[in-house]
Amino acid sequence: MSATDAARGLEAHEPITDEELALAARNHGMPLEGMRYDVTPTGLHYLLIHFDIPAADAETWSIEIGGRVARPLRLSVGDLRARPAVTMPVTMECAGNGRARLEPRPLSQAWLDEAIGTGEWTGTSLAPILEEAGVEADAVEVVFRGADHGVQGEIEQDYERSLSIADATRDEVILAYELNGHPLPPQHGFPVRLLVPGWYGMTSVKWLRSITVVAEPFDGFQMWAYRLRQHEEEEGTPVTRMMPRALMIPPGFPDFFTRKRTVDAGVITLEGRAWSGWGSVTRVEVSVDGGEAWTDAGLAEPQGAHGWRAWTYEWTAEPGAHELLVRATDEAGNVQPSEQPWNEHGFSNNVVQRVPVLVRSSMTD
Ligand SMILES: Nc1nc2c(c(=O)[nH]1)N[C@H]1C(S)=C(S)[C@@H](COP(=O)(O)O)O[C@H]1N2
Ligand SMILES: [Mo]
Repeated sequence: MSATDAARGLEAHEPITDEELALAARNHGMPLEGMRYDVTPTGLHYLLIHFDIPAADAETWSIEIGGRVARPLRLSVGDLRARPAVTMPVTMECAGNGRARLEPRPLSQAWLDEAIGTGEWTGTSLAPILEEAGVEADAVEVVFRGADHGVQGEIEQDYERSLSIADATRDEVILAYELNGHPLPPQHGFPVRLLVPGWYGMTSVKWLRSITVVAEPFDGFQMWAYRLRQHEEEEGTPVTRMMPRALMIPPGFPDFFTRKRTVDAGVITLEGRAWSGWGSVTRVEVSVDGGEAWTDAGLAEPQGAHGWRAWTYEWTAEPGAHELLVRATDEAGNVQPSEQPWNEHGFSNNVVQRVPVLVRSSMTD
């Protein structure tokens, strides 16, 4: 998603480029049937890595905490594990999820709907660590640097993102060293990553090497890149928390190549998950007629404060072609749009999912 790439938007129907294919083959989404599980099994969780997975040895790894602090610290993985631990399900989504459906299509990782997952993450709270280090009075932000290195937007860089002091010291922000009860796998940030529940994934810096408190807002490439704008030259607004989204497990069975779905007529239970970074999902609605009529789905209890919420809907499927849609509303009143406003890098898209299905007469009819 370099500056030059972004200028080369493609129409949605134009074939995928070699560069998009290379990214799609490295990084993968969660097959939507993975929403069956409360916690996404490791390996099904989506993956996004800008550069290469860096080499890492947990024995010698350390995180340097410095900058505008009274007492700089160096913490090993053992030091982190010796601190109070917290385990919580956290739903994470890539800010570019849904990008592939925009027209023109921003050239980058060409996600459809699958850049999601819910991990059970274990780690230790960041706020007490910053408190021990003693954040100076003039501090405004905290910069998190990963060990991975590459070039993006023609700028050579380590992957780095910042948060305001207020956001970095929220209770739920942790330094995570386990996923689903095991040490982090290499691709998810082994041995330690930042985890910022509620925010799009780019904030949760993997392979965390340093935490630097700064007195000026950080303007690294990844801060500049993750902004909503219509043109390269615009300042734009920062991408932060996840907008609400509901997705359904596509019902019936797929055609291998076209992914078109067939369902047997009769009563079937549609099901899926919904989440938002702006508070709980309060409503999920389903349309079985292409978006004309909407009916409320049933909601399970939310999975903790930062995990997704299961929904179900009983559908009496009549023979013929149908289009199924689902949309979520959150506590803050955000509702998923039916048409997606476009932005340069294709971030924060949460247009409603559409699942075309062909219902065939049941064999027993
Ligand atoms: N160091 C580092 N951290 C990173 C990234 C990266 O490329 N390097 N990618 C970010 C992006 S854009 C996303 S969406 C999430 C993906 O996390 P996951 O691969 O564990 O699902 O990690 C974020 N953290
Ligand atoms: Mo991402």
